[in-house]
Amino acid sequence: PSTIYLKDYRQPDYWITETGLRFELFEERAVVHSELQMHRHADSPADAELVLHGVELKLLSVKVDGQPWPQDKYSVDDKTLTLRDLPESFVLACVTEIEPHKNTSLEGLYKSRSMFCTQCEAEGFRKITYYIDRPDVMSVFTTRVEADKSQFPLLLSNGNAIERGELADGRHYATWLDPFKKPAYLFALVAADLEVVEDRFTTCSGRDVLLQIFVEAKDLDKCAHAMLSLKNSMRWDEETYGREYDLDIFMIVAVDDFNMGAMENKGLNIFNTSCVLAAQETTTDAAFQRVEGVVAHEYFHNWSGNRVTCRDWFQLSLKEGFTVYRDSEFSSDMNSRTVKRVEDVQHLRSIQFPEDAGPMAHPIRPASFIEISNFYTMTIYEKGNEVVRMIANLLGKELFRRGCDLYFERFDGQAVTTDDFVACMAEVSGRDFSQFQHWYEQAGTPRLAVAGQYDAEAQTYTLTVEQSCPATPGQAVKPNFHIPLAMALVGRRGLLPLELEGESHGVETVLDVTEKQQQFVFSGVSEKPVPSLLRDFSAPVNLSCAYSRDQLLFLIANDTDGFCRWDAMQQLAVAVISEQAEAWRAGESLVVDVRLVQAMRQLLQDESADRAMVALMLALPSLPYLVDLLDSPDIEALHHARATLRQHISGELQALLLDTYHSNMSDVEYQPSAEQIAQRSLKNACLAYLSLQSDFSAIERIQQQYQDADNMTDKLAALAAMVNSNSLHAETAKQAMLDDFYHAWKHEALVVNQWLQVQSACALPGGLERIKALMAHEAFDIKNPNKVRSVISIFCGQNAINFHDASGSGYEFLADQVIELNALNPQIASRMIVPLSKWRRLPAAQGDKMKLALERIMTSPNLSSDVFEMVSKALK
Ligand code: BAL
Ligand code: ZN
Repeated sequence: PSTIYLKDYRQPDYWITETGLRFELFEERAVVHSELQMHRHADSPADAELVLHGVELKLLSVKVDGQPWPQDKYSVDDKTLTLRDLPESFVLACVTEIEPHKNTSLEGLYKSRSMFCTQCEAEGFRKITYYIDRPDVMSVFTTRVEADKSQFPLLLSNGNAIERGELADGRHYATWLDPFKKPAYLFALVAADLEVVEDRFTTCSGRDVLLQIFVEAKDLDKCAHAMLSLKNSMRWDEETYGREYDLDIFMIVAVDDFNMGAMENKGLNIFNTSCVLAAQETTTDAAFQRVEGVVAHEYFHNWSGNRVTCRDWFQLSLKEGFTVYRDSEFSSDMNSRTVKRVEDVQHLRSIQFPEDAGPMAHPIRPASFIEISNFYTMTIYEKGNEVVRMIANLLGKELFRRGCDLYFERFDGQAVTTDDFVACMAEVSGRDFSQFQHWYEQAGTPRLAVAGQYDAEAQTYTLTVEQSCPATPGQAVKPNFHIPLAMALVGRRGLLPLELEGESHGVETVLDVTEKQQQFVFSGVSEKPVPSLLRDFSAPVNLSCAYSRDQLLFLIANDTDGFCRWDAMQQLAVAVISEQAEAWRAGESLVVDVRLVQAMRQLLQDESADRAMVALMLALPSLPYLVDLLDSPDIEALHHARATLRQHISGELQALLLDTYHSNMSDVEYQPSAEQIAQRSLKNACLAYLSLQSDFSAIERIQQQYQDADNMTDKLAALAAMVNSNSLHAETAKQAMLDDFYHAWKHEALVVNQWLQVQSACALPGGLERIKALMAHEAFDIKNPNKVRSVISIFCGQNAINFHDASGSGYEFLADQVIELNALNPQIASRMIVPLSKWRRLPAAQGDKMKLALERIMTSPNLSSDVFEMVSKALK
């Protein structure tokens, strides 16, 4: 496989202005007729060859302007069709044949159960027909789909339906025209037998839009939340960004087999069922919120992605980072802003930071790649979101909106770059973004080391800030970043006034950290404060400040910034777990620092606190997070320390946990509202702690909740508590509950996935045997990405104590799965390699075995470019 470089970008020699497609769909094959209106680029030479992409296609015919193109004027290999001696403008007509039912990669046109569907981003369209499959080639698509009418009553594609009719042999057709030009990656087609839920939306200019969600008949009652989320998103984008929907119809189709969460195809979004279906009985609160977020994300792409798209795939974060920013702001407006922020940071720190510190580290605008599918990463999406967030905060609401307006207006209908986006922001604000641009070019999580010094006599407080960034592949030394550091000084009676160089800054300010080392001297500081740093997580950096534990306690109790309070609790917990782990390694027993328990006690007693925040702050950092955070981690010691600490908290706070558990029970009708979600999350956090007690009443409480629950959040919390219980009383009850759950829900794939996940994550001994048993269960199917994620990815990514078993059996297991999946679905196989790629950070006893597993993958036959790139980078 070869490497592609951003620096080599040049425009194509030919453009496609109109794309006409006709699909003849049959049980075991599809015949695709394409008619492409093409013309040569004005700057290209007359003898420029036309190179079209095409993979796994059987070429049946090729014509230019209606005439068969002579065989000596074209050639075909396994990736391209090349034509020579072409006129300046012409119509190219190709007929190709494909086998969707054999397509297990789930890229291009494939079958999910009985339906035909597509996934074209990033480079799936080339598995459908020969095309210039790159995002800067934009064209108007007309698509005719033909299939058996009784099997496939529903025939969909992008845009508006312009014609339908009957054909011989019980077949029928529908023709769709999408008037907005688009790249091939936004193409979609569905042929299926599905039911529909409909609604309507009137846009801000008074246009009427038909909204349709297509699902299996049994899922018709699970669409209301997605529909409401869609309408809320449409309204929000009008109000917040002035962006109106542009077609007469907006369709969502739910499919079971899907590599991603969802796809923003113009007018025809295709969704993983897990990101669209939601009902009280089957769906957890977290999944309800995910549905809301993903529906919004895909909808927002209509402007940030579709109307204005990417020039090339190096610019992926242009649409993804920006759209994640848009959806996270939407979710913050719909729910609790602080909770959303903490959840996003938690996610970023536990997955993106390790990615940015590992062998796959890349800037949000990478300079090269082998396989673009490997770059749909947390870095592109979530760090990209953080970078847009920093820009938005630097500009402030009004200027950022003006920058966005300019961007959408100037580039509507074009394929552009992240530079274009930033240039709009610079233009409206007059700010210089040249240093800020390093965020786009440089990988790695910057570090900020902050120290504070109070001078009581001079009444000054001096903050010394030093930035650095660890080396990442290909980037040993990096110029300084521009890091916005939001801060305040917390005093005994609240935030202190900030005065910097004679200028008042209110009680909160943002320091522009641009140098290697900077000092900020605040004057008129009447008492020794505790600094509140990186408020609301103002930049995606690792900040260190040598807080004493008492200072952390002070921040937990007194800081006005929700993120900083949560973060102080995290830091305190990490410190306590680390020292407990050290003691355990040394064979000593160490009394648990009472301050941590005291902080939790105060939280539980604080009636004014946001319950969701209390739940988040009660949760100790996860084992995978700790493993990624610490150098050469002793996983067993950390696991033991964390588990013992949880047990200790459970014992010390038992009465209060029980009170809180009972006072957060509710018999009001279920709603996935922020308030109710907060209440359930606190109740279930208490249940999890209480379940660590080994008395019989703890088991009874779990069983009671399981029986009484009228929603999946509470039911699953009870199931998880039971599965994770190591009480003797739980032994028979555990299997009974698992069996009961499975039998109640075995016809609901998404619920069964949750049943699989709970068992795959269980940290009790014997994890791998349980995983193998689950994979032999009728509920498992290695061809379905949701099942693979629910079992294999959860086990290898989240069940650290079992995955890292000293025998190395977890690593061997993962290598076997990657090798098997490489042949079936390279995108999914490639993503699963991440846990093994961390081998250098672990003690040699484990790291060496992980490396051996990677080497075995590397020497296995027929490696896809996806897996090859990941493994070769991991081994480098
Ligand atoms: N564009 C791929 C799916 C998504 O990010 O929406
Ligand atoms: Zn997206």
